[in-house]
Amino acid sequence: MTKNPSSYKKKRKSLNIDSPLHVQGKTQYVDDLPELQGTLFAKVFYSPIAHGKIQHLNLEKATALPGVVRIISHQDIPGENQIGGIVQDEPLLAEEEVHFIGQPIVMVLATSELAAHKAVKAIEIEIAPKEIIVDPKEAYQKGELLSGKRRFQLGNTQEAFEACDFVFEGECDSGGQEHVYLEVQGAYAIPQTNGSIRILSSTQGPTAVQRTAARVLGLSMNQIEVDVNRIGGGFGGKEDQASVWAAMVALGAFLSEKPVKYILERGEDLQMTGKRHPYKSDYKIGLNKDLQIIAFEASYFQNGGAAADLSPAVLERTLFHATNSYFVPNVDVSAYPCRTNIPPNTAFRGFGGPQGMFVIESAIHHAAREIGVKPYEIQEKNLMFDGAEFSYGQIAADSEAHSTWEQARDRYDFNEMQASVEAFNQQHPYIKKGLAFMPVCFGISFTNTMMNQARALVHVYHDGSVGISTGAVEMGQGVSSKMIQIAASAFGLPPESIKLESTNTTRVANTSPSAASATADLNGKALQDACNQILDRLKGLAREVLQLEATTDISFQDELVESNGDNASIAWQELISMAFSRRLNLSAKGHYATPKIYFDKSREKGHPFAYHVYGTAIFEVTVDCIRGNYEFDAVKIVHDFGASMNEAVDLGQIEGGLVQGIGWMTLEELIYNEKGELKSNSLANYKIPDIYSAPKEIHVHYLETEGSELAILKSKAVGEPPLMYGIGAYFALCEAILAYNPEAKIPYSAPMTSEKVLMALYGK
Ligand code: LUZ
Ligand code: MOS
Repeated sequence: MTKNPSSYKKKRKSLNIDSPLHVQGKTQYVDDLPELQGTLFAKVFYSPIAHGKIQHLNLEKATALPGVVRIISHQDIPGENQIGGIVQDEPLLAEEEVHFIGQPIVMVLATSELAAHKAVKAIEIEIAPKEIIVDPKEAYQKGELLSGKRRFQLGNTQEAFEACDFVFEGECDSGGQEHVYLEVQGAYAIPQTNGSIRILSSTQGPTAVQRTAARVLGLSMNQIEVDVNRIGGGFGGKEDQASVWAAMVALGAFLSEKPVKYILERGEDLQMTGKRHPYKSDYKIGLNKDLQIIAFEASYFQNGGAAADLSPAVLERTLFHATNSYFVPNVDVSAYPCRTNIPPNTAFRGFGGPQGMFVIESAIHHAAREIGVKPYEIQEKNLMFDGAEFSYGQIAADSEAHSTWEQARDRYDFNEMQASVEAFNQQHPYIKKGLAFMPVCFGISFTNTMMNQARALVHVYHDGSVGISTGAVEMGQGVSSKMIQIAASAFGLPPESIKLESTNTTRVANTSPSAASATADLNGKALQDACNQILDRLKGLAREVLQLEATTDISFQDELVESNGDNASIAWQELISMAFSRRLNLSAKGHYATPKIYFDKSREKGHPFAYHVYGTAIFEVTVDCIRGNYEFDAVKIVHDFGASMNEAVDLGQIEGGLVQGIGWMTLEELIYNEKGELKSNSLANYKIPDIYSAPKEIHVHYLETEGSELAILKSKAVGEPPLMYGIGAYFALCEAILAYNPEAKIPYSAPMTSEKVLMALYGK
C-alpha cells in the first residue's frame, strides 16, 4: 500500500492498471486460459456464396474423419434459431437459404482444432444461386430495407432553399471499416453440474451473450453465466457480434455435455463478421452570402448487410450527427437501412455518427470550392452555440464548439500555419501541403434511452480491503483504471486496496454493453451509488465512535476517517473491523439511470443525450504529387475533456481514436465485389494505420471546463468522439490536391487512398 499521500495523488492522475500487464505479456484473454480436460473445439462451416437456396449438404466424409465428435445443424437447436437483437431476422445457423459469404451453416465439434479444420474442409454443399445485391442504393430501389426509414426535420428546408444565395447538391460515399481488434472473436463454454452453462466470452456485452445463448438453448437467463475478464479490443465489433460465437459454443457444450471452445482464425473473423457500415448519400446545402448555412437536406443509404443486427440504431445516430457541430436552422434528413448480401454490418466506434458527419463536411467543402472561399470560413461561421436547437429537438447547453475552435485557431497559430503552407507550396512544384479544420460534436448516451442504466456491487472485506464489480468491460479503453479510481477516491484508499473483479452476469445483472462512450459514466455512477451506501453506514458508526454530533461531516482520506471540524480520526481498517464486529452490512449494490433523457420516436424529437462532447482538430498533410503518397505532418487538437479524471487514459483514447479515424478516411479500403466476395480478406490486402502512417506530431490541449454533472467526476466521455477528428484527414488531402491542380475533380468518396489522390491530381 502506498503510504505517501502525495505520491498517491500524483499516481492517480496517470494510473492505467493494465499497462504493466500488457507490456509484460501477462494479460490473459479467453485463449490464454488453460483448457479443461475433454474440451472440444468448434469450427463453423460457412456459406461459400452470397445468396442462394441450399440444395444439398453432404456431411458424410466430414463426419467420418478422425477426431470429429459431432456436426451440429439448425435442426439440433433446442431453443430458437434466432439471434436478432433489434429485428428478428438472423438465424444462428442457416436453414434453407444463405444470405452472405461467411454465413454459418453447420458447426463441427472435434477433439482438436486441426481435426475441426479438416472436417470443415471435407463438407460438401450445393447451393442454387439467387440474385446478389451489394450496393445499398440498388437494395433501396428494390425495396430491400432491414427496418423502417427514419427522418429528422427542423424548420422548413423547401422555403429556406428559395431564400438562399447559394445552393449545391452532390453525392458522398464512405467505405466500411474492419475492427481489427487484436484479440479475435471467441468464447469458451463450460457445462456446470447443475445443468447450467458458464461462458467465458470476448464480448463488450455480457448480457447480450447471456440473452442470446439462453434463447438458442431454450433456457432461462439464470441458467447462463457469462464471465468477461477483459477483452483485447472491441471497437463495437463485439457489442453484438460476440454473441454469435458464444451461442455457438454454448450450443456445443449443451449438446455434447463437454466444454467447447472456439477462437476464430483471423481469416474467419474477417470473412464472417460485420464491419462499419459503408454509406452512399445525397446532399443539398444552401447558404446565404454571409456564408451562413440556411438549409441542409440529405438522404443516407446505409449498407446494412444481410441482417439488421444494430443497423437501425446505427442509422439513428447518423441522423443525430447529420449537422455535426453546426447550427443549421432548416434540416431535412432521411436514412434508409438497406439489406445487401454481405455480412451484417454492426457497431463501430462512432456508430453511424462519422458517416453522417462526413456528408455535411463534404457538402461544406463542395460549397466552399464553388463559392471560392476556404472551407474553414464556412465552418467557423456556423458553429453550434448555447440555446440553439439540434434537428432532434435538444437545445445546446455548455457548447464548446466555439471555444475549442477558437483556442485551436489561436493556440496553434493557424494564420502562421497557413502562411508557411502557402510559402511551402509556392516553393515546391511537386510537393504540396494542405490544411483542414475538423470540429466534432458528439452526443453522449445510448440513443435508446432504456439502455442508459447500470449496476455495481461493492464488498468491503473485514480486513478493510475492497472488491468491486460493475457491468463495464475492459477492452483497452482504461475503464478498469477509472472504476478503481472511483472506489479509491470514495473510500479514501490507495488504488492498491481496491480489487476489480471480472464482469460477470451473476454478480452484476442486466448490463448494457460497454459502448456508446458511456461505460465509465454509467457504471462509475452506479459504483458511486454502492460506495455511498456503505459510506453512509460507516459515517454513522464513525460519529458514534468519535463521539460526534449527528450532523458532523465525516471524510474518508488517506486511509483515515476524519471529522472535518474536530480533528478526531480513526484508521479505516480499525473502523471496518469495528463495523464487522457490530454486524454492519459491508456490501452494497448500486444502480444508476441517466436522469432527464428521453426521446419520442413518433415525433423524432426529445432530449436523448446527457451532454455533448466537443473538440476541434487542425490537420496538416504533405502530398507527393508524383506518386500520390502522403504523410500527415501534424494534427493539433483542442478537446473538451471536462475535468479529466485520468489524463493518461484519456490521451490514449484521443490518440487511438484519431489514428483509427484517419485510417478509415485514408488507408482502409474494404472491398466486396459484385459477387459479395470480400477481396480485402487479410491484413496483407487491408491496410490499417501503423506508426509510419500516424501523424508525425499529435498535439492535444485539454480544454478545462466545468465538465458536466452527468459525466463521472465531471470527466467527460472520451471513447468515440476523437475518431471523428479523422475526417479532417480527407479534407486536408483535398486542399493539398487543389494546391497542385485547382481544377481537380475530387469525388467525395472515402477512403482517400494514394491511388485516388493520384487520380485526382491528374484528373480534370
Ligand atoms: N450502441 C448502442 C452504441 O446500442 N446505441 C448507441 O447509441 C451507441 N452509440 C455509440 C456506440 N454504440
Ligand atoms: Mo460501440 S460503436 O460504442 O460498441
